[in-house]
Amino acid sequence: MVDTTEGDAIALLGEAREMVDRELEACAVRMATTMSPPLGDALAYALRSPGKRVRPALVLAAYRAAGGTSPAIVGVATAVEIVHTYSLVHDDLPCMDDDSLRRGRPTTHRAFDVATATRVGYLLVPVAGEELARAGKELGLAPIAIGRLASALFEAGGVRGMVGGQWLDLEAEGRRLDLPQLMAVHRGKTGALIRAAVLLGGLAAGASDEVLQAYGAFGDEIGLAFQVADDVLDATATSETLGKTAGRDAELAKSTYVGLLGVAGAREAASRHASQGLQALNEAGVRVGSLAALARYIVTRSS
Ligand code: GRG
Repeated sequence: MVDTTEGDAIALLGEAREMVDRELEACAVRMATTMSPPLGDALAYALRSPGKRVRPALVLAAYRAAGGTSPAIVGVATAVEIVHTYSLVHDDLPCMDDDSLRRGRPTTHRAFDVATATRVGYLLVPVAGEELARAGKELGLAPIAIGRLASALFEAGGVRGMVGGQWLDLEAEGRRLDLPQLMAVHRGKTGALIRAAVLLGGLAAGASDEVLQAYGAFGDEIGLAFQVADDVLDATATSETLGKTAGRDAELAKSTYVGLLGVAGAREAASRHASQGLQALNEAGVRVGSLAALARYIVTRSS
């Protein structure tokens, strides 16, 4: 993989966090003041939860690498983060992974209740749509371009992406999947939204079809690598470091890369997928700087 410093990724994640957290906070205040309790407070609780902001950083990096310069890209990055936030709220519900800890805090259904957290998840989807539409206008994009952004985000969040992958993941609990089956689960439940983050950055910058194709290939590979690294962390890190319950995959008898390939084999696979993603960018002549730094971060991160 290209030699990029960890510092580049950390700086970009910090910048993305600062920009996106401001938008999320404004959104949280709007929810808490316009929706009746406990729903408004629960929406604000979910929106204020402190994640790593990897997807927003990918939107920013992809946008800039394709020549984008407007600060209004933050709205696109925020929309992706809100879809991710909804998925975490629902993933933690008793009917899914049934978890009590997320981002170092009680999960939304633990802080409130299951019915409220279920509504929070559903309500965040149109909130993401509004955020995306507003950003598209601020970026000066034509309606057809805003439509392409919306398709990229919500198709990735749908049955051919995140929902479909999660569905396969839930159905597979207690069964041993082979590698191609596990790749399909990981690409759907986690990879699709990461791929969409990269594509949305490119679409917002008006990237060429060739660059968008390379972005799609890059996003696909690093999206898969992200979930493989997640499997490794679940098996090797502590709950305190992760801010979520470690060892949950084993408890739920999930098939993982670690189960199939061991820790070293899974790390190697994650690194190989990230390299393949970068190769697609290099072949299309994309300036890989920050994207390479993020790809490296995704497979070497400790939380
Ligand atoms: C109706 C079947 C059905 C599904 C609804 C809940 C859901 C949709 C999908 C779950 C998708 C999901 C939560 C996948 C896991 C992705 C993942 C590795 C999340 C952790 O991402 P990080 O590490 O987290 O970026 P932070 O907290 O840093 O943002």
